[in-house]
Amino acid sequence: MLYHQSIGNDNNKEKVASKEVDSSDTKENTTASHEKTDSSQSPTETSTDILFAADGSDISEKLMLALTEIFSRYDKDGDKALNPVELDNFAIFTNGTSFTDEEINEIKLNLDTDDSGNLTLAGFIELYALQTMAGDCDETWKDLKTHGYNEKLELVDQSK
Ligand SMILES: [Ca+2]
Repeated sequence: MLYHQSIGNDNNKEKVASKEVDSSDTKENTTASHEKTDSSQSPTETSTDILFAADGSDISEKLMLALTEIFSRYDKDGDKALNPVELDNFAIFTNGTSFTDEEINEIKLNLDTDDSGNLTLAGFIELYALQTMAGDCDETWKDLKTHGYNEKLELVDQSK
């Protein structure tokens, strides 16, 4: 109950961003403060930290658990690997489009796959670990939110 206030704060961000689109008069002013825009749209400074393990050497256990849960949604036959159809479903939901042949080759070449060449859970986690450890946290957050997670890595939208 003490934490009641913090519930529901997550929905405000996008509204703030869209408000500023038409304000051409403020262009000169916003140029100067442009670099602050990103941080003001992400009020939770911890939103990046939560992706990483305490010593920063790997992604956090919490992120791994979220990725495991997302993986299991697409592993429809439960064989612990994403076959081409399952991987395609993941790509379409996440990116709005299928992976290109090139991207699929990259995945098979660089990430853990099973004997049939299907992406394993370890490979799936590796995919996000590489992206996140390379500093592309925004992309990781975009995918997590697409799948219904909030900034605390809690699954808040079960409809996804
Ligand atoms: Ca499968």
